[in-house]
Amino acid sequence: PSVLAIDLGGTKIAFAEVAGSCCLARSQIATPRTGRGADLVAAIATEMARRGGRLRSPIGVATTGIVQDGCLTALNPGTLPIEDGFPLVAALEDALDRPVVALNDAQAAAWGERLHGAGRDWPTFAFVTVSTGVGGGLVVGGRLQVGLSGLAGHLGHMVYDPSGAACGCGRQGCIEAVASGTAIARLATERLGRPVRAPEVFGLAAAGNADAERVLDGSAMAIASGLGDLVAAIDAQGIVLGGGVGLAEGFVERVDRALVREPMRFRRPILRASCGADAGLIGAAALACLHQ
Ligand code: BMX
Ligand code: ZN
Repeated sequence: PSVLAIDLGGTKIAFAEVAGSCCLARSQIATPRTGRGADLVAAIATEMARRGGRLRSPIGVATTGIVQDGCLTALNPGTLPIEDGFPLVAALEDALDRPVVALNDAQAAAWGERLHGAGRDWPTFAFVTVSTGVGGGLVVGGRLQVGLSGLAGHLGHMVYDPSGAACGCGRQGCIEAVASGTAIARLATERLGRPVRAPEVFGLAAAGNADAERVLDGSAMAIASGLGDLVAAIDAQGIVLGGGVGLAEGFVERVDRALVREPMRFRRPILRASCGADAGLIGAAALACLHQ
């Protein structure tokens, strides 16, 4: 038995039929970045019509942003522009005529990793995704933490450097403002004096470019400091790292090296997300299954 899961991100929307940790019949579309939730729903409905599929079975949605009572709000509108409190679940149920459950993408991924991935042996851990933004999900005592307003686990918005760059969320010097793929591209562009994107920064660092090295080390140091904070906050047994940047060549090792700045008591293991980019789909599908 499989359920349909959708991962709604800042750049792409992924679809798959998910059975346990297995994702089949994948498809992907670009995220309409118009700032209108209705355009997201229309794009999803078009793709769903193209895919066909079983009627009325529930759909699990993992989405960037804060989900409260089925309504979506961007914490950092730079990651996904959308009107505050957009009724995502109601609009999708209307458009697709199927039950929909939705939660934050990194919360979903934390749950996916807990059930089927690198968090299987850790009742208390944090999932951290370094991608367009820096997302997070907390599992404490075996339970996924969502929070009353949906904000639990938004680790990218813990402050790393109080005199650092302004973050799209309104705080200053958030981990996301230093460590995300967006921040890496911005900081590298400043240092190199020409526009570069995050994947290129990894290539430059591998070729020995000192500016690119600095920028990636800055990102890794912010993540390592965040891990120390999570040990202090919930006694996290470790972190599971995911996302395009998090899973990029050498990044986990870079965070490991940055961890030596932390006192012993605040150091914990860092594991790669073993569900990879599918963790969000897998976690959202598991939640949708409960509604079957
Ligand atoms: C942002 C925030 C989080 C999200 C994280 C990673 C928005 C729209 N998103 O911190 O909810 O989990 O980015 O998102 O405010 P991703 O799209 O980079 O995976
Ligand atoms: Zn922030």
